Amino acid sequence: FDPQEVTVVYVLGGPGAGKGTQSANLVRDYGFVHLSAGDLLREEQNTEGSDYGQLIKDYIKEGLIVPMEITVKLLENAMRSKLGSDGTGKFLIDGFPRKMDQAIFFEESVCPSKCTLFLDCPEEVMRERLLNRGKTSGRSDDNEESIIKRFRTFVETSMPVVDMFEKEGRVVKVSSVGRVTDVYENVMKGLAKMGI
Ligand code: UP5
Ligand code: MG
Repeated sequence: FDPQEVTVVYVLGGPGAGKGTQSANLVRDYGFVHLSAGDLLREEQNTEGSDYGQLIKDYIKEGLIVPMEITVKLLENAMRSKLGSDGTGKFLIDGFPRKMDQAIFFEESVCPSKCTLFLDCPEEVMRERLLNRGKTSGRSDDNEESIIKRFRTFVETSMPVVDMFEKEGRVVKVSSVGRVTDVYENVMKGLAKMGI
């Protein structure tokens, strides 16, 4: 993808930080297309005849990062299908990249990102949100055991990616504690500083 034509903003943050919730606000007000890597993987997992269904299921339950070949392919396909007829597009890529190899590959071989929105949230808050959502979400990873594993993967594997982008001065960091509308105010202010 040509970064002159295609804008990519990553939305990162721990499990339950509010990536999906804030992305929905940005879709409404900024005309972004929202692509959640987790949603794409869950969809693929449920696609009959997929070669990766069982693998994805196991990785998600264990809070592990699915091999990047699978995730990058799903994202590329989704981006291609959502491009405008003039070849332009504005994408919020939610929950990706969450491992260094994915970040480097995507930046170098798919499309360099404009910036990263990082939603900063303490584990106690995320844990409560996830357990609460788990009552109705039907997600196989919204339980105590998987949540602990997801947190560990986030700290050990995904935070280094955020730290790398931060060193490059390409991160908008916003606290996602508090009401959705208040968090969103700060998201908008942060993005404005990046010229978005
Ligand atoms: N909520 C949100 N904001 C709130 C607020 N300000 N106040 C009160 N409540 C708030 O929100 C979570 C819950 O909190 C909701 O009930 C919401 O109403 C409430 P949500 O917006 O859904 O948070 P989000 O950050 O999107 O949480 P999610 O659970 O989706 O994050 P994860 O990062 O864990 O999940 P994801 O779907 O991205 O990934 C799942 C798994 O897929 C990963 O663990 C991994 O195994 C796999 N994966 C890969 O392998 N590779 C990838 O590239 C991506 C995913
Ligand atoms: Mg989400």
